[in-house]
Amino acid sequence: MAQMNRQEAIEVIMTTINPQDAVVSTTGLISREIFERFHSDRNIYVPGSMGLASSIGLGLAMACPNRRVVVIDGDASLLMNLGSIVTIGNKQSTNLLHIVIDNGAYGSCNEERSMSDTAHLDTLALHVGYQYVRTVGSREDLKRATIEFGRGPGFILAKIELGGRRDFRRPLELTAIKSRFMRFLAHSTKGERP
Ligand SMILES: Cc1ncc(C[n+]2csc(CCOP(=O)(O)OP(=O)(O)O)c2C)c(N)n1
Ligand SMILES: [Mg+2]
Repeated sequence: MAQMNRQEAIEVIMTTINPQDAVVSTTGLISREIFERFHSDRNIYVPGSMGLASSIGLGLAMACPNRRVVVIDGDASLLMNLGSIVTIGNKQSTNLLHIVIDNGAYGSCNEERSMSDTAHLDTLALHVGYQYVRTVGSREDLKRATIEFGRGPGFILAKIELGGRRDFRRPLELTAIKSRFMRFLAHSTKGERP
């Protein structure tokens, strides 16, 4: 089904979302690729706490209701903290878009199977209360789903091929990144109200 890879999915997301959106990305190669190719003050990475990007994103979305928060998650990360979607569905943050880059595996490790292929993450998201749910397997559909997102909480399940580049440097200066991110939240214009 997947007709795109991680590089393409990340590129579509990072070039399609609003420049004023805050971006929270998950552990492993997803954050490392975003850091290397699309780093800016609006990005915050969750390199050590696998599974918590969506929880952190929800907290941000609730604290900053006039700013859109985009969480870029992995399938194994989400499965590790699956209860987070129940909380997101309950809180009904209209400004939260949760995108899962699903390669069916712990791609950043040894590509062990994650079991996302039988988890029906999109159906789960719908049933726990996400207001906008799309499943996509191509760049065109991912772009359209990202543009069409209006009122959240939103969930986009982006199916990608396993594999891809691995030799990215790691975001290490996390305290400085966090400080710049907080300044971005405090001082930049907030963009359109969702
Ligand atoms: C609490 C915790 N457990 C394990 C790890 C090691 N680890 C880093 S990335 C990763 C796999 C992430 O898989 P997924 O979210 O599907 O993203 P992918 O690597 O496939 O892009 C693991 C197990 C970690 N960083 N933190
Ligand atoms: Mg994965």
